[in-house]
Amino acid sequence: MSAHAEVLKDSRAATAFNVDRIREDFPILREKVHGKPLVYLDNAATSQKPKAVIDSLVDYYTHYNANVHRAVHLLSTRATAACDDSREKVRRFINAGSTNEIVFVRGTTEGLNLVAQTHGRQNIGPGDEVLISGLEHHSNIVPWQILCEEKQARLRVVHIDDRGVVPLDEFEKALHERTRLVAISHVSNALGTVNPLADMIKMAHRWNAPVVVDGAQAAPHMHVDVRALDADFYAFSGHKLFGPTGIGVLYGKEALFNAMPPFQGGGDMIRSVTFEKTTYNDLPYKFEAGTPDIAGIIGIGAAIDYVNDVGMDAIAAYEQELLEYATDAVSQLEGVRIIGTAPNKASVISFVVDNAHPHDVGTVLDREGIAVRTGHHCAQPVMDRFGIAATTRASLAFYNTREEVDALIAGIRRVQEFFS
Ligand code: 7TS
Repeated sequence: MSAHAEVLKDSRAATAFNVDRIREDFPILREKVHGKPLVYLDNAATSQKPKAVIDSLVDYYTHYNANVHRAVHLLSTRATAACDDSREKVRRFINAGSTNEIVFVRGTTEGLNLVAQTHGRQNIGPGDEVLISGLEHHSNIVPWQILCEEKQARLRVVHIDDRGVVPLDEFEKALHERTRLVAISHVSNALGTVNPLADMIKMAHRWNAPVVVDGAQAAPHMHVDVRALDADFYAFSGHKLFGPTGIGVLYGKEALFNAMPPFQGGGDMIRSVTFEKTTYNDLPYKFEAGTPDIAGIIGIGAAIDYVNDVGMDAIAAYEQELLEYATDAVSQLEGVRIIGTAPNKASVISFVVDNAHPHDVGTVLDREGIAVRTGHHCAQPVMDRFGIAATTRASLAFYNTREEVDALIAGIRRVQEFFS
């Protein structure tokens, strides 16, 4: 080992972040794929689960499975208390002011659709505008398209530049008195661009336009403080945050939530029902019709505990270091072009390889045990902007290592040999 490498190893060992130790918490990382150790670089699609999260699900189903809010019996009381605890954990995790502002949904997609179908339908009319960016995932485009079509409103787009940045001056210019709502991602899933959200929200608020944030790719990688951001709504998914699938969070300012009509009707979201009139339950239950994903709620709470134990600052710092390492390594490969070169990025490297279709790149990498996503990443307008149909995307989490990045580089070299 070179002296430089020794020093580097020492300095890494000196930090509290011990990736080898962390990897032991994720049973799936011991799996073999095609006889090779799994190198999981598809974390933007969904991340792996620590044993603590898996155990929390088994514990619930084994020891206290019951419906919530409905019975006085002990198991139901325990399940209800566990869900209340999780809501409080989520509140603290994003620094919301009250648990009334934390609504459990299926995921980011449902959170965004909830806002479109309630706040959106109530407040947007003919000639109004909804402003989005050219970076958005389909789930932060299509709900607004549906709404705008229904209301004869206009969907306006701030396009990205060649680096994959939403130019702040263009964003500011696109706002005006008919802008009724802004919907923007915190971090792009296809390119990794981190948006200057606090500035954007300030600009939108000057026009009294509330801002809906798609936080799917931010919540797993950085501190989110909805009050510091002054976000009006903020949605994220449990399954990208090392929690279970089927559960997500929609944060909304209490005054906005109170003014909104319900999303779905059913059990738990009502106070009283007669055939003449129904009155609705208090927040947050007004937006949670039907039996919730109880196991999912418990699981997302366990995931937040886990992330807090590792430490979000340590996670963010480690991932930035790993992203830099990977970006340098991919940049040095001839015939490979990184798509998305914003100065402020998180955990995503999208790239194209000369003479090789991303699908073929993904297939060759898979044979090496390396999981990446290939395709348009549910962000077709981003692909269109760069004049390509698809990319190969490696997306990192805090349990990934430099050795895994080296395996990716070797894998890309193998692809190039194959297709040369
Ligand atoms: N918004 C962003 C920015 C996303 O990355 C995703 C999922 C969603 C919304 C939707 O989240 P869901 O949990 O409701 O499905 N992104 C990806 C991806 O990049 N690859 O697979 C799913």
